[in-house]
Amino acid sequence: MLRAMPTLASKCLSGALFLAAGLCASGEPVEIGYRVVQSFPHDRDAVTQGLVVHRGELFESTGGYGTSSVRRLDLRSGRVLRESRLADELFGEGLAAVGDALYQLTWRTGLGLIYDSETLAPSGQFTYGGEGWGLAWDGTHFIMSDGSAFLRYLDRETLRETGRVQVRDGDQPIAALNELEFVEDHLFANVWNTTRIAVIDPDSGQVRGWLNLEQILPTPFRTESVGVLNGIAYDADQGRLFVTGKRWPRLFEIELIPPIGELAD
Ligand SMILES: [Ca+2]
Repeated sequence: MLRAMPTLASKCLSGALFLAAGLCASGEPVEIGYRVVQSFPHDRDAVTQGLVVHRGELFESTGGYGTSSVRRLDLRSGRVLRESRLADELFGEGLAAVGDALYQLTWRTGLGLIYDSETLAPSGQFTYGGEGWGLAWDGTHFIMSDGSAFLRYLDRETLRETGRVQVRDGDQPIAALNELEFVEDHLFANVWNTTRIAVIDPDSGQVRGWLNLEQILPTPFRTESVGVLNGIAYDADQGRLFVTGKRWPRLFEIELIPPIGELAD
């Protein structure tokens, strides 16, 4: 069978010819390629900390003291359609959506904020220990990152921690996990201050693949004000994956090569 890129299965198979079968079982990650499907405008002032698609609409959490917000965006124009701003002492972080609500972490205040997803009016709060970085919803639990190599699972109703898993590439823990997104049974995690996204088996914490977006932002857009990659959103209904970064002037829809479904082979 011809493929553009090796799948996990085929790479394991070829590796097994030379190496102990244990390497295969430990899940050597594959390099995942991509192509840009479309490029959209993105607010150059938005310090992106979280990105999520909910009911076909794009939402963003922005950070910074005095500049933090949760906002609904028009994908085509990048325009902010509705916004709720945080108090000056709160630094917005990861964002996830479930039902009629958006859930937003803050960085060092241990405070989670809940909003009505339609009006963006605050509707509740929750607390957690340590720092808040990324947040995603896997269909059953929230998954939270805190800057370490651990992912925390949070109960939907109580927002209490129900378990945690350490993310590893082979035996190596992968720290500084930041923005998260759940994509077709895999958890995507942007490693802070890098151009890489780890594609993780959320049950074992094992990295199954790496996606490197170092080249995605065209050179003319790489000005001094542009920050690091830090936004991942998946539109499960339409199978569309979006990425952007802090103060990036563009937001990209990308297609993975091979498709993410083949990683599960
Ligand atoms: Ca996300």
